[in-house]
Amino acid sequence: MSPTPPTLQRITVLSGGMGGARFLQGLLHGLAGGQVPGGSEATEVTVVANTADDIWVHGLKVCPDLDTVMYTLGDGIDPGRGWGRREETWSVKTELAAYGVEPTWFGLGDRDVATHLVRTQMLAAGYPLSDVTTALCRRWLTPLGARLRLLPMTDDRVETHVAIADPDAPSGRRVVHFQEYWIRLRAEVPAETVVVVGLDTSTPAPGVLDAIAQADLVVLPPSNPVVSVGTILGVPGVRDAVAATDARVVGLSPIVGDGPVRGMARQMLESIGVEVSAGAVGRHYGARGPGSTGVLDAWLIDERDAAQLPALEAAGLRSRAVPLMMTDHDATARMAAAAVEAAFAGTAS
Ligand code: FO1
Repeated sequence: MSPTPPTLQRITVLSGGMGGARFLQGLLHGLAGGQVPGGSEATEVTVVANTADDIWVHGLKVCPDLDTVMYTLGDGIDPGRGWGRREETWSVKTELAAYGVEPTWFGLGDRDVATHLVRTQMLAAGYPLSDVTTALCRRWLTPLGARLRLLPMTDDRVETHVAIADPDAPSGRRVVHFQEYWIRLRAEVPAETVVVVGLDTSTPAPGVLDAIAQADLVVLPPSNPVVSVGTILGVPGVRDAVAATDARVVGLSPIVGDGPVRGMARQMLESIGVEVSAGAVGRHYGARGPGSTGVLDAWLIDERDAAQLPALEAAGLRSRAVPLMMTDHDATARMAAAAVEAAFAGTAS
């Protein structure tokens, strides 16, 4: 039996949108239900969310991953879509389309517009995105109390753009915003190059580096390893902070079997030449250790991928094969518990 982990007072989760939000739901459920070893209702959870999916549409700043986490944990999410508001209407979108105003492909919900209006007004008044997020979360996350904090990875403008083949273009390729690639093109064309505009000159938002340094546990949830967790790690200073933290660092594979459970991790991994497998993603993140740029102490893969364990161990990455389908909050809570146990296995208790 692995030693009982220490008391988990602070957990920091580097999250994208849907996958990370679903994981967080299960983590909070598990902490409240005593299902996470060392954790409790009092455990403080800090979410550092990806902001490279952000997009300006119709003059409004939309932050999909921040909003997906906020709405999901605040119970405002549309459970079917996994993004945007439940009981949504689309009058603004329909009227904009009637004017022939692009992008008509972007799903702008009426209730969601209010969030974007508040955010855009506050940004225009000079508030940084982190203050805007705090203000919006007062409505959505207050019931969760002080135990949950949502931070953008940076207050600077960062946007993921994707280069795709375009035979009509002189150069033979065209660059589209990540949201256009994901929504309008449905990620059905190969992503030749993924460029995260502004990432290299961005700085971590206030509280981000502290949340990593002062955590007992840092989690890389089953979000997209390239355009969600990858971009968070790409904010200058963040990867080093994760590599250096006294916290234990554990990741959960977003790839089960030969592909991602949802989303377009396949296309993104292929664009950076990483094999689409649980083992390859773990090795891509890398084992933490002296002289390594790796960030993980432990890696969870699904039981169906157990054959990949020896190669992971050979790469020096302590790994376990457990059920990784977030079918309900209890299943996800069990994943969180397994992540804690893997993270603290082999340590003096
Ligand atoms: N995803 C879609 O598939 N179609 C949409 O029209 C769409 C609109 C949208 C609006 C606000 C928002 O916060 C998210 C939205 N998403 C939509 C999801 C979004 O593209 C993804 O959540 C992430 O950017 C990728 O994980």
